[in-house]
Amino acid sequence: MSPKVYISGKLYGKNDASISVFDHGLLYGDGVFEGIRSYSGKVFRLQQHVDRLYDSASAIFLQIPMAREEMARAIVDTLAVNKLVDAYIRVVVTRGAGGLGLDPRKTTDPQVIIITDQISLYPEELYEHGLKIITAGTTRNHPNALNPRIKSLNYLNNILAKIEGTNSGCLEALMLNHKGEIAECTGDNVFIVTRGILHTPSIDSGILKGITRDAVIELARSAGLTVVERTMDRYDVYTADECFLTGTAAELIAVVECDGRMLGSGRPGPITRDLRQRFGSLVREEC
Ligand code: PXG
Repeated sequence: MSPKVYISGKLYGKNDASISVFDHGLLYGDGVFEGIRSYSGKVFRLQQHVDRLYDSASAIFLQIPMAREEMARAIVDTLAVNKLVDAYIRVVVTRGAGGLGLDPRKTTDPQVIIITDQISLYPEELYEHGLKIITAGTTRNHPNALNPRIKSLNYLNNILAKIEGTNSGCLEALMLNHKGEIAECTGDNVFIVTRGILHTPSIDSGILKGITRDAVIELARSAGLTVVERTMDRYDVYTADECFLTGTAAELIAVVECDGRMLGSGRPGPITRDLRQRFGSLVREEC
């Protein structure tokens, strides 16, 4: 059976799933999206993803043409139609087709797209041994330009940093904000462990409020760890005992080298490994 893609209320075969070349999502990156996971056929933290999608939309004056409950149902139904169990779900809302010109008033009909696919995580050996990352020269978007809390269809900022990473042989790259403080990686949030305390950049560092980040903060606190959300710089990362990234696609993965410096022991640390295990249990509990 060919995979089915949801577009604005209807299901299409993969090869027939298309939208207009005049859609402002394509012409200007004018739209928002979510990347979501399902485990054992159940969507992880669906409500939080739907809420973030609607918040992103509202921040760009985009009215999603369906209610939140309807969106949640469309996501669950599309997953079920495709008979996927452990899956990756991409929800995209575009501004819709319009004239050539920035003005969103020239667009009609925002499009809602739901694509489901097999999940591809990092290779297993990277979870065992940890990632190497570099700091990108590309600064994360200034919150007053395009707030990183908005998961918009314009990911060029992150893509440019990602290219810097891959050009240096790294699968992720650390991005600094306009003040030179640690923000996040191109598709993941960042945490460090220093003397037994977990630290992560605060939301006002100019980052996406990751749903995995929130889950890991909750897990760590309920395990008795102190979690500090604060301003961080590269010194904090270089001198950390442990470092890891969180994200829907990556889940929780250790970082063992940054900018050529070995972090901690150079191996995934005990708190990272423990939290990764707890995240696995949480997913099994909720899904
Ligand atoms: N920061 C950025 C910039 C992201 O794009 C995260 C942090 C982690 O957030 P969550 O809510 O996922 O814990 C993201 C998430 C993809 C893909 O296809 C990217 C993300 C999520 C899912 C898929 O590249 N980014």
